[in-house]
Amino acid sequence: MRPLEARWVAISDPFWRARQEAIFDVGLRAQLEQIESTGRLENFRRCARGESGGHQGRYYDDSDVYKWLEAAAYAVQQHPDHPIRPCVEEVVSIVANAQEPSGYIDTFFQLMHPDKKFTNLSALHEMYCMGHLIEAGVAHRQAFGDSGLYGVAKRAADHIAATFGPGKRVGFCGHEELELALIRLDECELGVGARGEYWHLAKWMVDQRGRRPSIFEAEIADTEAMKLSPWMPQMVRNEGSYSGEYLQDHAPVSEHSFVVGHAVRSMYLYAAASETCDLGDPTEAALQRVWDNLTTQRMYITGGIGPAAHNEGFTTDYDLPHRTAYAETCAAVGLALWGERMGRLTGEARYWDVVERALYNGMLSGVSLSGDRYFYTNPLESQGEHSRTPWFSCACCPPNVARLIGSIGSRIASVGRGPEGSVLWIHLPVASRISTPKEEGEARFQIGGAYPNPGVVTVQFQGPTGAQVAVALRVPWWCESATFAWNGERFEPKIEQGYAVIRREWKQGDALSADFSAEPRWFVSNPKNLSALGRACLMVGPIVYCLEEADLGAAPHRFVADVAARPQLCESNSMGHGLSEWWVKGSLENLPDGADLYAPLEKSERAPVTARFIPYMAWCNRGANAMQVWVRKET
Ligand code: FUB
Ligand code: ZN
Repeated sequence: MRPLEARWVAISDPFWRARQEAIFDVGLRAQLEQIESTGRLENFRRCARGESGGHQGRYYDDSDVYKWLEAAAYAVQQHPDHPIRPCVEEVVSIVANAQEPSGYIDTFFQLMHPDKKFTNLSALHEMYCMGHLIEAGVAHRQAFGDSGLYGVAKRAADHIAATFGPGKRVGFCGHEELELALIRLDECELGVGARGEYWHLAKWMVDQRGRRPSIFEAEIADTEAMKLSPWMPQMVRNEGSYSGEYLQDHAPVSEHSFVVGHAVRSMYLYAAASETCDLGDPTEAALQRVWDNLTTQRMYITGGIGPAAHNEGFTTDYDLPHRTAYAETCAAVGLALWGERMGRLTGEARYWDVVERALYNGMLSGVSLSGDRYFYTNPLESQGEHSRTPWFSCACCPPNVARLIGSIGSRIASVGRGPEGSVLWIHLPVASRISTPKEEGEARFQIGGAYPNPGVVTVQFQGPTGAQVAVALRVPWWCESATFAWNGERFEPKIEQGYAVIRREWKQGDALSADFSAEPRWFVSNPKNLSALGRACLMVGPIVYCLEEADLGAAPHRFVADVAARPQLCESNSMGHGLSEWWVKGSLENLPDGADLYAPLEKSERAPVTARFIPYMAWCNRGANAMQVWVRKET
């Protein structure tokens, strides 16, 4: 099973089109201004001029330029005349001119420490940055032929491959990413599933991690190496001795059972491991264990992950505080990246349920509806202390959401061959026109409907008549009574691994339709999740809802929901986000004005109120204000 690349997909769904337009037409330009004004491009220019010293920003800031280039590639691919195109060409040439003849490129080391390259792999992100360069290079080549960036990317990859690997130096990056990039480069060079030199290097890097002696343990004992990252030793130690959990170096991946350490790092590692293991091998079993631990004990209902700020990552089971949730935007991106790969590895639809949760909630909450204001952390509750900003000093999230939203089309479907021929798996039936590549019969389909709003989804065949391709449509977890029709006639498809499968020879106009209706539903949490005790969260389909002060006119903490009353659909959508909004009955709790901090129960008052609930992803688009995902409920 391989992704149907975004170039085979034309999205018509107004929800995702609006998200993409906000990024392509507003976000990319705003990000580029930040990238320029913060000195990120100047770092490259200085390298090109052969200067030394004067690096501006953080040591991994090059990666933001590369992620921006990747996102911009998707914009130009979908809109060849997009006004961002000349900027893309200029940034590519700025980057290309900075590369050393060896292929090495990292402006921090080139300017500040040219004699210390690859001496501090645990902290200093050289391979992480070059990984993002490689991903950008591949996106450019896939999106619009080439832009010169692919050559830069390949030279960087070759430099790394000449330095590290079996029989060479044992080394890999403290922040995973390069592994994913190498796999992508391999696919671009040889085709999916070919398993060439870059794929083998990625696998080796995944498999070497966690072995003893640890390369990182040796590094943190080296005082010279640690001069550039004095904070790293304490991150990787536990009670004084080396643990390596922060950067997933505590054990080989095949022995992992719990998700630990830095959330983004771990997601990128497991995403790469899902592409370098085979079904049934010990690494795959480990990935299943870790996935279960993550999704049943350590994931917010929004698909946000990594509750803690101190390690930007994981703590213990059921530790899911709402107001202080770290839940970095990039971590939700990472979860989507891992989930889609688990889905393709196993063929099971349930992974896409999580991908969908992360995409529509924890990832999208990270960007404003306008496309140019961002959240780094994604709390599930606020008393008004959180607000979106145009940029961050550590700005990993804005260009990361941009590249994910830009390439959302590649998550709609996968293609491949099953035992009975070609299969088109539709994971996210977002309204779009899709065609399968030549090897898969060049079949064209139109997906219709308003997914993920509950309702009817249609998959209509648009030729060429006679195409023999099985369509496997994911049945989402939130629809408990899906019904199906074939050319208007009700039928019962076979359900295989969570997909409704239809195998036939298609003729023009044939249509499969699926009724994915669902009522608004209240969810409660496992009582071990203390933060959610006595509270409920409203979901409609995969969309998590919240209550904002801007709608209630009072702090949402005072609201008590009547969960026995069915929420009613709001007649209008307050912010044009394209999803439904709901009226929820409840009451507003108060103490009389001037009351003491504490008062006898009989002094409290309750007034009935009906409150508008909006999608969590759309919160804080009307300025900073209080918000709750988990509201108190009437018992
Ligand atoms: O270190 C690079 C990125 O910056 C990480 O993925 C984020 O968590 C942030 O620390
Ligand atoms: Zn981030």
